This record gives sequence, C-alpha cells and structure tokens, in this order.
Amino acid sequence: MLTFDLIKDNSKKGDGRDRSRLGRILTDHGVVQTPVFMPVGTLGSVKGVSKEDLAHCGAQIILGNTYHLYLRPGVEVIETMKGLHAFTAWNKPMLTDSGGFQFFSLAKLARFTDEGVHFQSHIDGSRHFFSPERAVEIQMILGSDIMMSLDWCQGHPATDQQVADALNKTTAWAKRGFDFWQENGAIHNLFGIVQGGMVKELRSLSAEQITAIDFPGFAIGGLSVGEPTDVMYEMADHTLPLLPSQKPRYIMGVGTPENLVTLVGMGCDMFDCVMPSRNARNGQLFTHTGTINIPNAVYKTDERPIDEICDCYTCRNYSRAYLRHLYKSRELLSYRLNTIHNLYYYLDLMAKMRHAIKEDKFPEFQQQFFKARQDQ
Ligand code: PRF
Ligand code: ZN
Repeated sequence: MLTFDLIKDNSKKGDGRDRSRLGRILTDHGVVQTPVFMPVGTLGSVKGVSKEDLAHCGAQIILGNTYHLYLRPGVEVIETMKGLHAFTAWNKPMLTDSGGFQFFSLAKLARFTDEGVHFQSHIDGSRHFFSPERAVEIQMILGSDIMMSLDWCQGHPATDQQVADALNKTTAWAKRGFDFWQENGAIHNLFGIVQGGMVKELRSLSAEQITAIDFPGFAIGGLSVGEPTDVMYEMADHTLPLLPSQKPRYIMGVGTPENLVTLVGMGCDMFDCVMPSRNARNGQLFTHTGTINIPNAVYKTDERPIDEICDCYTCRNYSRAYLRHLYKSRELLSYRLNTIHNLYYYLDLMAKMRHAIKEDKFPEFQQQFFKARQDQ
C-alpha cells in the first residue's frame, strides 16, 4: 500500500501564493521524491534511450500505457514474462495510465457506454472491450506500482452536458474500479481521476465525488486538451485545493517547463508528458533560456553545447553543430542524444525545484526561472 510522506507543505504558511509541496512516495520498487516528472514509456520503453540513459537523466519513475501494452505485446506475454518490470528490466517504480485518454485521442474507434468502452485496435482493427474492472485487472497483471482508474476525458470545446456526462461516467467507473481493486487484494496502488472540463462547478462536483472514494492518490485529467494556457491554470488552481493534502496529486499529460514551474507552485506533485522525448526527436531542445531548433542553419558551425549550464552526457560531449548534422542526416544517434538532453533538462528542473522548496526559496526560484527566459 502506498505511503506518501508530505515533508513540507507551503500552502499552510505565508500569503498562500506559494503552495509548493515536498514529499516522498514509497512503492514496492523504491522511493519517488516529489514534485516528480515521469518520462513517458508508452510501450514499456522511453523511445530512443536505455534504462542506463534514464538513470543518468535522473528518472525515478516512468509511465506506461495500458491500452498500448494490452494490444502489443498483449497481457498474456507480459504475464508470462512475470510482469512489466521483469519484462522491460526497469526495476524502479512504474505508473500505468488506464487507457481513458487513449480512447479519447483515438475517439473515432471508441464507443463509450455505461458498461465501459468498446474500441477497435489502431493496429489491426480488431474489436475489444474495457470495463473499469478490466482496466484495473490488466494493470494488476502488468504489476504497475501506480494504476489509474478508467476515466472519460472530454475534449475541448464541449457543451456542459457533454462534460457532465463524462464526469458522471468517470465517477461510476472510479467506484467500480476501486471495488474491484479492493476485492482482489488491493495490491499496488490505484489513483482516482478528476474530470469536469473547463467548468469550475463541474470540477468541484467531480473532485467531491472522486475524493469520497478512498484512493491512495488523485489525478486531475482533462486538462491540456486544446484550451488556452490561462484556462488550464485556472482549472488546476481551482481543483488542486479540493484534493486531500495528505495524498499525492498528479496532473496528467502536462506540460511545458513553464507549466511545471507554475503548477508546482500551485501544489501539484506529479507530472507526465511526451513533450521532452517527442520534441527531442523533432529537433526541439530545451535550454534554461528557452527552446532551440537544432536543424536551424545558425547552428551549422556552432561549437557550443545545447545548453552551456547543462551537465548531461550530450552537453558534456557534443556540439550543436554535430547534433544539427546528426539530425539533418536522420542518424539514429540524434534521437538518443537529443532525448537524453531533454529528459535531463526536465528531470534536473524538478530536482532544482525540490531543492528550492527544501531551502524555502521556491518563489525566488520561480522568479529567476521566468526571468532567464525574458532576458533571451
Ligand atoms: N485521463 C487519463 N490520462 C490522461 C489524461 C486524462 O484526462 C490526460 C489529459 N491531459 C492525459 N493523460 N486517463
Ligand atoms: Zn544537456
């Protein structure tokens, strides 16, 4: 069973503007220091990098996707291989998403009913069905340290009626998934997900219903689905204080470095996003003054590393000019080196935030972080 030690909670002091928190999540595969960023390894692999690369980047926990792993290689294979940890040789904590969001992003192929989701494989068109119970059962077989409830993520824009329907289904499914988990030994951990679109009243209602269930942790879903950034912040700011302070709070699929620094200040503990890894493969690299696009001609003979203050393997060894050349030549090494840098940047940013919170300097950290970008 999950233990969450809340080491520090700044919402309890000062003027309430800094609500950052410092914590530790204890799982069967080790400790996770929060606030934490989880690199995305949809198919049980963070694209382009090895577990040694991930360790160098400072990854404490990675995220896998139930939907993808269920379709390929299939639950039977992973069960025979004694679970996702043994299969992938990743022996640190792992979180799996339930599939709720994949059905949303592959919506043409999915049909939602009260019972669950009927969907067609994006690989071969075969027909499948996930009930909230089945989604938990599969994640228990995968052996994920933190499992997510099956939810319904409503896109943006949507009518209040659509948002309310998705919310009601999400609550009913959360209860069913939770009961199934309890009846089957309550092994590992199961998080509930708050929905409610961009409507504060519906966010409040969803938070009330989901937190009435005794999940070991809570997530905010349905954000960063096409709404403007200030609306995303408004919704997160509204919802985070409605979640119990003694349990971890996870905002799903968010976001940019700026988003992370802002949301940590609002009291969010966990994040995941494909951005650092996906953008690396597209040649967009993060630096402390903003992003650079490595194919740009200005880097043709640039001898500097991606970011002069970065200690990652890529920055310690390679020039922008060489990385540009690798990228333009579609060399496989380009994917690995760029991904190492971007993940190191994200994970180091989280480590710096944890340090600042510990030292009672988070507001100053936030200010400096945004100033370095303005000075560009
Ligand atoms: N639900 C689930 N996974 C998610 C989301 C969600 O709403 C999001 C939304 N940003 C990302 N991943 N289950
Ligand atoms: Zn670097």
